[in-house]
Parts: sequence; C-alpha cells; structure tokens
Amino acid sequence: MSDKKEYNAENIKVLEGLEGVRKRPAMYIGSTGKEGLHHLVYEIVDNSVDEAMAGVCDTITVTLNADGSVSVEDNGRGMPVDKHPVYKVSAMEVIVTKLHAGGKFDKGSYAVSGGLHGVGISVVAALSKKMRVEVKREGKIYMQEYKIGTPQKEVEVIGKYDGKETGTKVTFMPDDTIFSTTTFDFNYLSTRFREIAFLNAGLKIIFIDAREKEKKEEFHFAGGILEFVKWLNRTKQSLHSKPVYFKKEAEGLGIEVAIQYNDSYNDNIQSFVNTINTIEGGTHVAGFKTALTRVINDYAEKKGIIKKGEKLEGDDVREGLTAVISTKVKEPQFEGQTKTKLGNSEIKGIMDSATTAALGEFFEENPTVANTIAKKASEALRAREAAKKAKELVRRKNALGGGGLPGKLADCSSKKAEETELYIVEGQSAGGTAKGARDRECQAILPLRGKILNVEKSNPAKALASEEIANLMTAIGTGVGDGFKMEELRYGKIIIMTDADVDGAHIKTLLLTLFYRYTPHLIEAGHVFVAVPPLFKLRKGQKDVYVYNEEELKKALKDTSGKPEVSRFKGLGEMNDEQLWDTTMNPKTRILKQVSIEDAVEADETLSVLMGDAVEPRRKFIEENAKMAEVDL
Ligand code: 2B7
Repeated sequence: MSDKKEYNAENIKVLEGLEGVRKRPAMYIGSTGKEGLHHLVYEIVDNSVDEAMAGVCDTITVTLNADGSVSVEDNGRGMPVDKHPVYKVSAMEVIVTKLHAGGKFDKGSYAVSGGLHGVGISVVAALSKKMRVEVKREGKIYMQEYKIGTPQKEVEVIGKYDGKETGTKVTFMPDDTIFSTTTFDFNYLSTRFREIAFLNAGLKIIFIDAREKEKKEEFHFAGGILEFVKWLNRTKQSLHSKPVYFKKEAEGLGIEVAIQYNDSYNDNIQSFVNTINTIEGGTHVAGFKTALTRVINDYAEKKGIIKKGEKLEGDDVREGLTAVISTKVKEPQFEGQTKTKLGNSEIKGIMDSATTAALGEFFEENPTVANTIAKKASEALRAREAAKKAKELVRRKNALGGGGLPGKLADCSSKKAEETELYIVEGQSAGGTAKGARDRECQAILPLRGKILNVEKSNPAKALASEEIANLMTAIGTGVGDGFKMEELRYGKIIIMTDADVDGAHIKTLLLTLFYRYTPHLIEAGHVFVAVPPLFKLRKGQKDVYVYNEEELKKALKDTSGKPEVSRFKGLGEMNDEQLWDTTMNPKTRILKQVSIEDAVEADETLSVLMGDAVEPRRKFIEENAKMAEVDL
C-alpha cells in the first residue's frame, strides 16, 4: 500500500466549484453544531493520515491555538504547488479552493483514503474566516492565505531552508457566523486522535491545547491495534494476556484483526475501514463473525468441550469478546443510516477465509487460550439453553389460559401492582384460611405444597421446571435472571407467610434464597416481606389482644387487671379466617418485616451450611434460626 506514483498538478481533476457549501454546510459536514465544527479538524487531519497510510508521513501535530484557530502539521510530501495545466494557478490553490479537487477522485495517487465525505480541505476553507496553508518542498516554504475560501494573493515563497524535510501545515479559524459554537473540545478530539494512532501503527500524533493552561498529549503505538484491544480491555479482567492478532494484505485490500477475551458477558467489536469507524458494521464484520463462530465450534467439538450435535451460536462465541477489525479498502462503498456500514460484498469472503486460517492456526499453537475461549462459549451455550427452557415454561403456562396464571393462585381483582399483595402461604389448609380471610380487591393468595426445591442444589433449568417454583415465578410475573423485567411485576408486596416453627423457618429460608438467586432486584427494591403471625392470644371478656413474642406476653400479663385467658398459636392453621385477618393480614394491624439483601444473603449462607449430612446440627441450626426469624426477620 505504499507504491509511490508520479503525482503532480495534472492528476488533480476539478469537478465543480465551491458554491453551495456555505449555503448548505450541513450537507457537507453533517451539522453546524459541535459535531460539524469538530468535523472540520477531522477533514484536515484525514489528509495528513492519507499521507501516513501512503507510508510517507510519521508525525502529525495538532494545536488548538489561543486565538481560537486550529493548526495541523504533517511531515508528508507536502501539497503540490506546481502550476495546474488547466487553471494556470498553483495546485495548492486548486486543492484548497475547488470542491472535490484532489487525489481522491484520481485513485492512482492514494491506494486507500480516509475521509468519509471526501470533500476535504476546500469545504473547511469555505467555512473558515481565515485559512493559511504552508508547504515545505524542495527547500522552499510556500504559503497562501484564504478568507471564506477565497485566496488573498497568489501562492508565494516565504522562506528557504537546507535539508530534505517536507510537509504541510494548515491553520484555520472557523467562521462563527456559520457555527453555533466555535469552541473546540480537547477530550472529544483527543479520543479520535488516539483511535487514529492505534489504527496506524507507528504514527505519532501530538495534540497540544495552547488556549489556557497548556496541555499536551502524545499518541504513538508501535503495536497498533494489538495495543488497541488491550486498551479497550484495560478495565476488564482479560482471559489471555496476549491478544490473537493477524494481518493479511491482498490486491487493493488490507485486513488486520486483534482479539482479546475478557471475563464479562458482553462483546465489543470495533470495526474500521480506512480508519473510519464503521459503527453499523458491514461485510468485513459479517465475514469475521461467521469465521469466529465456525472456528470455535470446530475446536470445541474436536476437543469434546461441546457434545456432538451441540452448536455454539454467534452470541455464545462472542460473550466477553473484544475485537478490533481494521480494513483498508481501495474503493469502499458505505451504506446504512449514517453511511458507516461497509457494503463491498467481496470483502465478506476474504475476511471469512483470512480469519478462519489465522484463528485456526492460533488455536493449534495456543491450546490453553483456545480452551479458555471455547469453554467460555460453551458456558454461554448452557446458560442460553437454561434460560430458553425457563422462558418456554412460562410461555406454556401462558398458553393454558386463565391469563396463564397457576390454578392454585387466588388472584386479587386489582391489577395495580402498587396496591396489590401476594401472600405465599405454607400449606394447603392455611392457604384455605387465608383465601377466606383476605381482602379480595388487593390481596392474592398462593398456597405452597410443602417445601420448595433448594435452588442452591439445582441448576436453573431444573429449578425453574419444578412446579412450585414455576407457579410462584409465573404469579410474580417479572421473569428471572437476565430476563428480569421489573415493569412486569404483578404485586407491589410479596409476603411470605409461614408457621412460627422449624419447618416454617426452613421454608422461609428456601424462599428467600430463591428470590436472592433469581430475582435479587425484587429484594433490593424492597418488594419482599415476611409476615409475622402472633404467638399468643389474650382474651379478656369480649376483647381479644394478640401478642407476638414472649416479652410482650409478660408485659401484657403484668399490665392487666384480672386474669386473661391465654392461648398459644402454633400454626397458621389454628386460626380462623377472622383471626388470621386481624393478626397477620389486615394492613392496619399486622406486622410485616421488610426483607433486606443482607437477610437474603444470610438465608443463602444458612442453606449452604444446612447442606451437610448430619441431622442433629441441622435440627439445632434450624431451631435457632426459626426463633431468630420470628423476631428479627
Ligand atoms: C487530495 C489532496 C487534498 N496532497 C498531495 C500530496 C501530499 C499532501 C497532500 C497533504 C493537512 C494538514 C497539515 C502527493 C491531496 C493533496 O497531493 S495534502 N499532503 N497534507 C495535508 O493536507 N495535511 C502529495 C504525492 C506527491 N507529493 C505530494
């Protein structure tokens, strides 16, 4: 991509004049706001980058000057200054004052070129109050100045020098009658310059802010995009220290790819064509993705990481992927909404075969890295399958009719989550009492048959396939894990109501662990509660007083004159509808304990301890916890 060709004024074909640029600036630079303003800088810098890509320039200096102007300087060959055969003026003047003049329309001059719009320096000149171009060539310094695109004098020689250095320097002051803002943003420009430096290994970009406090940044990456992926992963935990890297050059096409996986679940594929960020992707990205999926599938199957017949999907192999794809294309066709999608169909196949070959070879030579990547993809596959099964289950339930809700659920009539409550009740008989006791408008009852599955011991697919858990999750409505949607929540309060005994405490622990593992947001957002039934009833004449713990009971017995009749509640089933309503379900008189995430963590730990085989410590632990649950939860 560095074959040097004869290049002079004759190569420059002039297509049309500058009329229209000032009338419709947005057509050329996108907007007259911040983006358009910064686009001016990119157009000028792109010319320097073209010189760098031609292999004849290694340093670009950009300066934000104190007077509000911008200078860009490169050590390329220097813009041609010889007389143009048609216009009879300096080539420099033609390049700066004629729209579309330049090598971009004469493909022989530059093998590849950046510059999305290809309108270049003439548009910048037309939208600048002042522009000054200086060229160093053959021992002379040439200079011309322009105002809104109009030359003020002929090109003149303003100096001579000894030595071989060549280059171009452009200084321009954006026209404040065109732009809504003319203040340049250092960080905004700096991000793009870093990107350009990554994409052109060895190119040094010096960026100086000379406006207030002098600032200076230098971007220079000998490793190019290999350093780019590492930089993109700088805040992540990478799975292999050395990125996968390959490069291929063919007629009119260059391909360069760097890949490094991290332990996250997202992917970040940055793709470029002639240093232009192809945000919408295109054929180069498509070819890469196809090859990546195929190579990792082949490898994983060969090594028995996935079973025969199992297939990793694109999303599986891209989980945790960071990649930079840089292509140099001679005649890029840009498509899409923002013209940032590569359309050249020939690139897909070339990219596919280059990636297949290079990645296959890398996997053979680096089996540890290859295994890590293939294993991560296979984990993604299993997680995806588990999630799919769970979703299917919910969908199947929905298809059963009755709004898809479980048959055991006695739903409330209000559909407003902010005023509704779901009581999860231990046991069929207590469930029946609760159904009779409740406020039908706002309170729904879901009775549980015995204990639910311990989610600590089973994988998601199995847990979500169990009837009790599926019923519960269907009633709640939000879905689980990644598919959790708070806006689908059907009840504002989810209330666990169990007996004040060992089994009740165990069920409470199982439920809290389920919520903690599958729907932690419900707990975090304060939607999960534990109902507190009373332990005693005191009857004095016709009046009933309920007492929730032993301390309260002692106090109550002291305070009262006359001996009340004391009865003890053991289980919810001992109460009738009215008693249950009064003591545990009436929002005006009941006690609810809101479950915090710490409570849930504790429940989760408790379950882990309880997984042991010894029966006695287990009983003891549950008993202690049951007591605690009554009072503290
Ligand atoms: C398409 C036009 C704009 N141009 C050349 C040669 C070198 C060159 C330029 C440039 C911006 C700020 C400093 C090629 C290309 C015109 O034809 S423009 N360097 N730098 C630039 O604008 N930088 C050139 C072949 C042989 N000799 C010179």
